[in-house]
Amino acid sequence: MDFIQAGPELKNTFTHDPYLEKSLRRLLPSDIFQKIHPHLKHVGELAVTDWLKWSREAESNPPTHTPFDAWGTRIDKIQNSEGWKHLEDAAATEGIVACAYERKFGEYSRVYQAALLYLFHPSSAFVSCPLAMTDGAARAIELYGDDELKNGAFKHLTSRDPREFWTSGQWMTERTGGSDVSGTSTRAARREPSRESKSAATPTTFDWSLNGVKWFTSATTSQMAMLLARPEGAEDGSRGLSLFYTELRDSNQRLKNIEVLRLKEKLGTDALPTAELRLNGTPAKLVGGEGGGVRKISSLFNITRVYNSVCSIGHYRRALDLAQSYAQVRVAFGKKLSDQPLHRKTLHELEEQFKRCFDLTFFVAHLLGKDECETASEAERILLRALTPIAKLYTAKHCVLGVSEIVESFGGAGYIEDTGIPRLLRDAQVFSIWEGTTNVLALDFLRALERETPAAFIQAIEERCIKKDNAHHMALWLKAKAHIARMATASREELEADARVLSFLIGDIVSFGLE
Ligand code: MFK
Repeated sequence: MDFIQAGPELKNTFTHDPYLEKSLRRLLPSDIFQKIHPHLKHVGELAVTDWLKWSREAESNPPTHTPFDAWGTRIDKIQNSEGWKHLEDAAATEGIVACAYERKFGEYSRVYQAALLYLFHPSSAFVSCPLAMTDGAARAIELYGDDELKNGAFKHLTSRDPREFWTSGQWMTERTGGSDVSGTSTRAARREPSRESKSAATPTTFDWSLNGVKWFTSATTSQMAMLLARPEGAEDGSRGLSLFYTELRDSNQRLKNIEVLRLKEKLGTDALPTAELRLNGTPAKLVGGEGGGVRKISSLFNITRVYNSVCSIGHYRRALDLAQSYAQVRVAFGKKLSDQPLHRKTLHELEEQFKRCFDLTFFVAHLLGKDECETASEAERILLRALTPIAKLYTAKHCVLGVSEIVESFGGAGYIEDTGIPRLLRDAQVFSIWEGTTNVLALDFLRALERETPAAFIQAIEERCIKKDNAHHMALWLKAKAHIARMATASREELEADARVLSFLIGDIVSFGLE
């Protein structure tokens, strides 16, 4: 008989996770843990049954774009797979966005959500991406929206009913850049107000019209989007930008003055429809008054950055689960891989790095929940602002590095498409690019540090994240403090050039301190 190698197997990703339940028991009051336990177990089962099946279906049937009908009428139809639609419905039913706004568990609601998303993401074919923007849009409306948006769009974004649930896009990136939005050339002009909306509950007043091209839009099948545009007469640069709301389709599902230029061909995230769009007088509504667009949309992208961290660790976990399962069935040199000291050590080191990413992410999720429920202390507010970019850059980079190592742990099989392993690496690469690259986030951390003041940040870290009885940890912290102290005399050039080193050092220190 020819030898046939058994492949890796996945089991309920909640009950078989080596770290999630233990961590939640530590992070949550026990009554909250008991209440959410059955739901997480249910979701962990879905992640290896229905969701896994649908995500594979979605990945095998990428979205298509049909620009014209047979007679030449522009229709710009984007067709998602059935699997994708089932996954969007499932996200609504399980309340992945809703639970953060119901706030049933007060400041712990974001921790509960992080656990759900962590289980959902690896079997979601990146439906997690529109969910991130949906959640961010809900937060921006909560903070800056008027009654129309709060009674209309917000209720759809936070609905548990798949028939009512909306997802949102976030359109910032133009041809001039995704990191630097100051060159945004989309123009906003006032127009005759019209009250129209896909929302049956509340018609929305659209009294602006938008013209321009958006270069990366990752939720082109969403019902709405939040975007940056420059009102007529506003100054150049990012200060002249405002935040707008638009609904993509009319009640007949036709795009409202929006042309889909093309779907992007990407390295990964194949199931996710990412498009270039032209706005041709698209009706829009100003959010939170004119100006301050970047500050307002930061409430949205700070949420998507937390999602990015959660999805990075979920992705990392999935890759580790597969590698550990494979190590139990693959034999070489007379022993299972799991019994080979060097292979075991390699996987162990990845597991330890994963845990640091996990702890940092859940710490930030808890801080976010505290901030939203107004129970955060001043030190916690400072930590949330400074550690959101740190968690994003740290988890994304370690996810790519870890998954690359895991692909290698499969040997040649890791390089073969139909094992599903190469996809893990291609998909992982997006985490360190979208929602701000590693360098952009390191500079964001630097700005947060300067704005909140280095002294306040040092005090906040010492209050919450330093193990004073651990010599290794103290040595790292002294190194970071020396780095921060040099900021007082360093040139701008030196500060920026060192921002990445400092960011990863802070990521190491905080995650180590939380263990
Ligand atoms: C789907 C498949 C995709 C395929 C691959 C992916 C391709 C990539 C797709 C994308 O392009 S995703 C979009 C990625 N882009 C970003 O996430 C934006 C990255 N850039 C930044 O984060 C820049 O730092 C930023 C645009 C914010 C810089 O803009 P500015 O105007 O130079 O910022 P500035 O002057 O520092 O801040 C303006 C205001 O916003 C300030 O408030 P005030 O007006 O009150 O002074 C800041 O405090 C505030 N602000 C900025 N960042 C903030 C923030 N507030 C809170 N948190 C933050 N992070």
